[in-house]
Amino acid sequence: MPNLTPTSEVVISGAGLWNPDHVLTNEELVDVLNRYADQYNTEHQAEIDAGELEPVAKSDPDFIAKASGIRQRYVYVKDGILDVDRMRPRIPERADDELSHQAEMALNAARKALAAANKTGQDIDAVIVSCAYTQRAYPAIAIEVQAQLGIDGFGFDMLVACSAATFALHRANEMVRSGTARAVLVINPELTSPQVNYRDRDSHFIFGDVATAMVVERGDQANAEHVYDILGTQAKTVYSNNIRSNFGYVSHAFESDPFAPDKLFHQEGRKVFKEVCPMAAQHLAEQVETVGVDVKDIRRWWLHQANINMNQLITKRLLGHEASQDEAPIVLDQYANTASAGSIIAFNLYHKDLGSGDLGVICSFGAGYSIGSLVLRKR
Ligand code: CO8
Repeated sequence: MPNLTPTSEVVISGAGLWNPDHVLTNEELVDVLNRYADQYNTEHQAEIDAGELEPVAKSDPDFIAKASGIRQRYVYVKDGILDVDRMRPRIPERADDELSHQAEMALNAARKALAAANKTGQDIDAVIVSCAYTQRAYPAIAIEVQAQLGIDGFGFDMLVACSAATFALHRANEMVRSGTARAVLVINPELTSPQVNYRDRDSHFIFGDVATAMVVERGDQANAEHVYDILGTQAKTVYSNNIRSNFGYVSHAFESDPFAPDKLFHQEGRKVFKEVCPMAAQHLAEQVETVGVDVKDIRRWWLHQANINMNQLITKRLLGHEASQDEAPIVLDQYANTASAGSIIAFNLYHKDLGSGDLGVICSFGAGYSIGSLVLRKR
């Protein structure tokens, strides 16, 4: 393991984005949920009339587009989701000696990030796979990816829901800065669709699947075309029950149904909106000030992608006007909420046009609550 001299220059030198082939539109999701509602409500009409059961509420594509800005999402496996008798993806189980689904997603993005950084596995000392869920506890997905890429070093998985990517970039920054690694590969294989309750109109439209990756390395060894100095990082967590998933390995031991709605993603969306927006705006203003620059000096904001109205509110508070697509790009219309990958997708798609010296901020906010940010300057 390298024990290098600490460095004050740490950079992001490569980014990768991979999305599955399958598109799922709002209309498709609404159609299956509404068919399910008709079926369930007819079957349980007597109990519903007697006030013993709640009817299943129907969804509406116009509500979804207006309330969230989401128009479609990519899903790793589409088969099964639109089957009214199943309404969850039918993901084929793989044998222990096969590549796992999440490692495959991770590799698709990692290889692109390595190519962009002009690096191979031999140049990397550590792999962090960081996302909202990992498909198993051990062996770590990161170690599986490490083996596939021929990386001699170490890897580990970490979970911080929507801030998994930014918090992992913070760890990578610290590792490179302190000299424990020359370069770190940070990967976010966000396989969210198995945790979505496609029967719940409040949340059935929110998530999509994607994988993103970044290479964080010593500034003195970077030789890529687009290199960004990390000027500062900031993280904040404040406990909240408003976004939860209760599924975990202990579900096996509980008496309750391991597939009950509370075991899947659920939230108090309105409360999240109200509480997180001011927190994120304040966090960003402070973070920019900490590195000694002004909000108006930031050329681009690569923000978390949960809800278009949230991003508009946050940027309005920060900038005093509604941000343009050039200032704070929106990608959730195509990708939906991809947990921690959202801001990294925005970076992937909107960074090559920046000029030398331009400043940008990556920021995530979500479950926990958790907020994470990085201020970057293009070399
Ligand atoms: N169709 C029609 N009507 C609907 C629908 C629908 N699909 N959904 C809700 N309604 C109804 C409601 O029932 C309500 O009716 P009523 O007034 O009669 O009660 C009405 O429409 C208004 O509902 P809301 O107040 O809930 O609507 P909002 O305008 O607040 O929009 C949102 C709902 C879009 C959910 C919004 O609140 C939001 O985006 N909030 C922020 C949420 C957020 O950012 N959450 C972060 C979660 S992601 C995260 O942290 C990572 C977790 C890890 C990944 C998980 C992977 C699975």
